[in-house]
Amino acid sequence: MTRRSASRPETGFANDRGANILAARGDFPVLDQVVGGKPLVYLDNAATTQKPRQVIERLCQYYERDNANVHRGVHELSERATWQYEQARELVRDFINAAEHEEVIFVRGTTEAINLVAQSYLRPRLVAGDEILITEMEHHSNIVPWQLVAAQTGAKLRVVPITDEGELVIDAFANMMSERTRLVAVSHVSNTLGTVNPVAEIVRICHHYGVPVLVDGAQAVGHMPVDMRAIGCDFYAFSGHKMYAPTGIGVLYGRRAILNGMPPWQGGGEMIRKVSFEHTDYADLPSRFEAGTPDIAGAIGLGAAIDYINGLGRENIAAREQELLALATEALQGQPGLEIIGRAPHKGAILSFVLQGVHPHDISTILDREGVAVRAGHHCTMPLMERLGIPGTTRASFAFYNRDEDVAALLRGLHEVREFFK
Ligand code: 7TS
Repeated sequence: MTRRSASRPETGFANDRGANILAARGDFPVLDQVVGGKPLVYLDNAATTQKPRQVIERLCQYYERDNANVHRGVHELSERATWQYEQARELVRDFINAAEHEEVIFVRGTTEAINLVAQSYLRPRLVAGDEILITEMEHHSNIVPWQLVAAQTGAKLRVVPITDEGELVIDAFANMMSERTRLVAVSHVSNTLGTVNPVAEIVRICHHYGVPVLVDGAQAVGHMPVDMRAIGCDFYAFSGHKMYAPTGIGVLYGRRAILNGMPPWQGGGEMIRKVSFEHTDYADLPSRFEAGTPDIAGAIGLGAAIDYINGLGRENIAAREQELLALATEALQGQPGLEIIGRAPHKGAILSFVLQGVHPHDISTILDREGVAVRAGHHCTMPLMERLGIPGTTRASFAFYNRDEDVAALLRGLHEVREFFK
């Protein structure tokens, strides 16, 4: 592996910006540190990515020069804050190729976006016996909000199965559709298996039956080109913190015609046109769904992260992450007693595995002593663990800034695990 990293030419990149990818690691100050006496090897990017200096500096700049509330004051600082906040919305619109900037609603993250759709879009439309279709590989954030709304209305959840390799059974979307199906919710990329789902195809099938689709894009947006108009979904949810932006900011994309027909989710300032004690007229999109002071700095930070990603090129980021995934998969496949969980042909750079006779938590604890940060457990996909018949996995998840040496460090760590349990 050392030989490979020393001699590896920068092949596989879509254009010459690709060469910048390897140097871009230097943009992430947090990566350059020693933990417990070992250099940090950060392989927990599916939980949250690190933030480049460009994003951190943008946040500082905003707070040091421009901080004010948005859409309220007529003073200079408020105008600057409002302009930057709305500029960030436009950056998101362009980044996901949404048709209109009003289709981009700033929320706290994926979880809040899905809850918003469950309560504002779906709840008024559900009656007892209606059905919501999800899949076996969903994160709790794409299960529990639907269970809540089902409990409130008497609707039922139905669950599309996966194969043992960790792929969705695509035929099931058509086969499990009924005249009672009111919404399909599916992840773009599984946070546990890494599987990239054919969401455009799924949307086509569901729309054929007239059923709207929400895509949970938490693990996709920072890692591959994502195009609302190509996917054709009705809702798309994602979190800034998984794409090099701050925590506390995320996006609900919704098709304008659908959002327009939805009642507000939360009431408060910003989301109204006129209020009296008897009656309130609500504001237009997107303000109607952004009650109260939003995470202004977060949105601006998300804009900075998008600028940063665009600078590197999403296709280059994807190419480098695929390279890391291939390297790590090849290395782990040869390990005795190790089984990779999630073997779909098309995967994001997420590598879950189990090691015979060793609990995932013990693996992650020993890896931590070696400076290697991974996640262990059910990864907020307990029903998936049950389907697979395992208590949990150890998960290494990569970002473009990981080095080939990080894979080597993971392997060394696993060697230590084996020595410990010999
Ligand atoms: N959906 C998926 C597919 C996710 O991976 C996550 C977070 C969420 C939704 C929720 O996102 P949030 O930003 O609202 O919390 N996944 C993980 C993970 O895999 N490890 O930590 C968080």
